[in-house]
Amino acid sequence: MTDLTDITTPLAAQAIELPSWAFGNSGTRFKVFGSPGTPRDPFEKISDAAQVHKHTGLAPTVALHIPWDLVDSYSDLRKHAEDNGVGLGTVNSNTFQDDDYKLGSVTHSDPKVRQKAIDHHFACIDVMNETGSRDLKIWLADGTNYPGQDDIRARQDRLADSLAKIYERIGEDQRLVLEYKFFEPAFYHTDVPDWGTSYAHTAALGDRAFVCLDTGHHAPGTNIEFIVAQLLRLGKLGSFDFNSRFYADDDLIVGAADPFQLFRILYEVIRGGGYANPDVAFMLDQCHNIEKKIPGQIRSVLNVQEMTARALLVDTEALKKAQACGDVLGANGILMDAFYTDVRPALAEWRESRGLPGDPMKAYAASGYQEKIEAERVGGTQAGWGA
Ligand code: LRH
Ligand code: MN
Ligand code: MN
Repeated sequence: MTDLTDITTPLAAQAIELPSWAFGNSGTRFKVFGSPGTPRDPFEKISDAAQVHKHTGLAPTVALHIPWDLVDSYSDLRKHAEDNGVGLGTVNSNTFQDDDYKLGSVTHSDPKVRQKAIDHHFACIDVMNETGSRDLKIWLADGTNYPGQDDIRARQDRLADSLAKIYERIGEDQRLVLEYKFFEPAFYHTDVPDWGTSYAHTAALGDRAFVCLDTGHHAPGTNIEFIVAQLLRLGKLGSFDFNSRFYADDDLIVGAADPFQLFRILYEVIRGGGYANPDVAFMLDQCHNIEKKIPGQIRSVLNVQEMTARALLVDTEALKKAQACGDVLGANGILMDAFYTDVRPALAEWRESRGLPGDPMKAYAASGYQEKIEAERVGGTQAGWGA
């Protein structure tokens, strides 16, 4: 069995934030499939997220999305989370489901619409102040569908201006994290399409502004680990939205489509000092359309843990030597040796030694929780995108 002795300290420090929206219903633009046991409100989403942490010890916080997670009292939601053994984390804004934002939100040519979008971010900051959250994460659907539709340069100016107003409002201990995505829902141009644009805006804002890298937001074939290395060099990698994709922004289980890419990304995170570093938040951004949501999240966090263990096992001294003497195949072989190491039996044993189930998927299935929520949560409206 693989010896994990040298890597258990960093492994034990791993913390992955779960998205509240992973527990609600989602689907494609063709159909949203309802599923038994789906939470009916944000409190039930938090209860479900807590199950993931209970069985894995890996997911101590949950990110909120506003207004999907609108509640009367965020201190009640915070207390509910704490009673369930988890905390509330990043607050995500949402300016993509309101008719007023059809042609843009913080980039809109109409100052009234821009102000409405800025005010929404102010409301998110109010929520953060109640939940004790550090990060305000902004992803914008803003963009255009046709060349000439709007002035793409003026939109950058309006974006910079709106972001500055939002940034001014965040507290000394809070951060603004700007997520980029190359397309969708806009198909000609997107206002924050890539890490460079996000970097340019966050660099202009100041020290408490960072870039969020969602692994599903790049053109096929993009070398994401290079972006990770570059943002860490620049001190601007604030967080990850992990998920996996075969084609576009598929939001599938992390590591499902390309475990080797996940390994390469995690290797660069570790190499660049971004691992178990509170300044680089690990989050999942997934939607489960056809699979059960709680075990889907359990599988994702376990995949992150597994690829982290493999990346931590890279013999960095030997790798440095091979690189320094130009041993191309030797260096590649060292990296691949770590990638091909099956750490699963050793991880199961290590989990048990810490009082966690060796097989969290099995433990969850045997816990009876799924049957309980399926029986209890009949009636009412299932939460999902938009609720
Ligand atoms: C956009 C995105 C962003 C949103 C989430 C629901 O595609 O990745 O992070 O907040 O999906
Ligand atoms: Mn995302
Ligand atoms: Mn996305």
